[in-house]
Amino acid sequence: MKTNLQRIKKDIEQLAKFNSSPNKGLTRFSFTKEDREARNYIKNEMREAGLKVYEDAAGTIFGRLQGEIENGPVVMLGSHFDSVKNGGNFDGPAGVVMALEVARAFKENNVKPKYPIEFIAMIEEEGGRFGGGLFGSRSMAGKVSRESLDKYKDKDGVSIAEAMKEFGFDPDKIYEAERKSEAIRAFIELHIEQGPVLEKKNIDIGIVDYIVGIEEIEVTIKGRPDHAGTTPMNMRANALDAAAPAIAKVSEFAIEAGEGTVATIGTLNLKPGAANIVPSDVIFTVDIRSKKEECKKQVRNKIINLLKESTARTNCNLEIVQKLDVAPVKLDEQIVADFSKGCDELGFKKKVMLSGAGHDAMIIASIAKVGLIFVPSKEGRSHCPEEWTDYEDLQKGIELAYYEVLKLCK
Ligand code: HGY
Ligand code: MN
Ligand code: MN
Repeated sequence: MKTNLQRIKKDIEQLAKFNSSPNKGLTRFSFTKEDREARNYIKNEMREAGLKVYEDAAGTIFGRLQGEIENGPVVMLGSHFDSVKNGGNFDGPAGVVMALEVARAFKENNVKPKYPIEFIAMIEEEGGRFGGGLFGSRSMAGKVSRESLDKYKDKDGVSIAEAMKEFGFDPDKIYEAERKSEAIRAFIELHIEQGPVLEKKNIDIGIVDYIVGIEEIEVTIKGRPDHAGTTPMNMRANALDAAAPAIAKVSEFAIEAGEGTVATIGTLNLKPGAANIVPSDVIFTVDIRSKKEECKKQVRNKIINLLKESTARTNCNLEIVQKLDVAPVKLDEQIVADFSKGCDELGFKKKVMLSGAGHDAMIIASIAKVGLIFVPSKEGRSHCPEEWTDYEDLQKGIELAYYEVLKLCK
């Protein structure tokens, strides 16, 4: 093994401490105190590993190892360091720890790369605070507009732009985060599988060949608040009456679409929110995913058509904001083949597979060759405090990343 199990364990445990919901899983939102604490830890570890550390205009952290070809196309590796609300310790950090550990192993083995290497900790992949997500990678791919930074807001109404300014980043410079395709040789991400396949089949490594397409919409229905006792049923503009038919059908529409299509209402808020007031506002999100673009679109169109009909019938107003829309992505065939060869050489059992979760890799794939390594998740659980990956399993994934990056940087 080129890597060190104790260091891997220590990184995961240290990063897990930077948490705004101790004893209730891990919550680390972007541009917060916990972000700052994790950021400082990651930057220190990068410096210890001999890297030149910088942050881009979006807030993503880079540790650069110079190559013989000073300004040659860079080999990138890493994942994200933010989390969902009350999530686990491995979703994102597993890939950041991979980058830190590969950097240390390169230093210990005195590897002198031909091409420069950048070890990355990506910001705001989950969208836990502002919705949408994949913010760091979308900024690198030039897909984040300045105006969107005012539009995306957290639950307290703070926009990304305001949060960036308060944290020390200039939202007006977001365009500087963009990386040109010719400047990136490849991007390697490692991530926990977040599903049951690898553990169930007792496989060490998942080699991802496709990532599902994802669309996230935020639906706001506005009716009228009224007295629940004195307002006759035929005189109400009840926002929940407008929302309920679509909410009830979301799962059924996904099943009807087939091809493993999934759809989820993960947030649902009523306003003003009292037992004796007819609800005036219903706000909810729908997350739709499929490996087939047409299936994803079919589900969203059915939901929207139902909402248009029910809001018209109940005299309510409908607003739909698209927070994210990414088509299904095929990852680089050569890197998939390299990973497969690497597993054979390293003696790891492997499986080429689809990712039902979204990852920064799916965005970076629009500007570079991308590979994504999965390591097993205990009982397939993720986005919950029970999320776990055995350190020995994580180390195997890191060994494969080391093997591949060594090849790519020569
Ligand atoms: O939602 C996802 O699939 C990822 O965890 N951001
Ligand atoms: Mn996640
Ligand atoms: Mn993730």
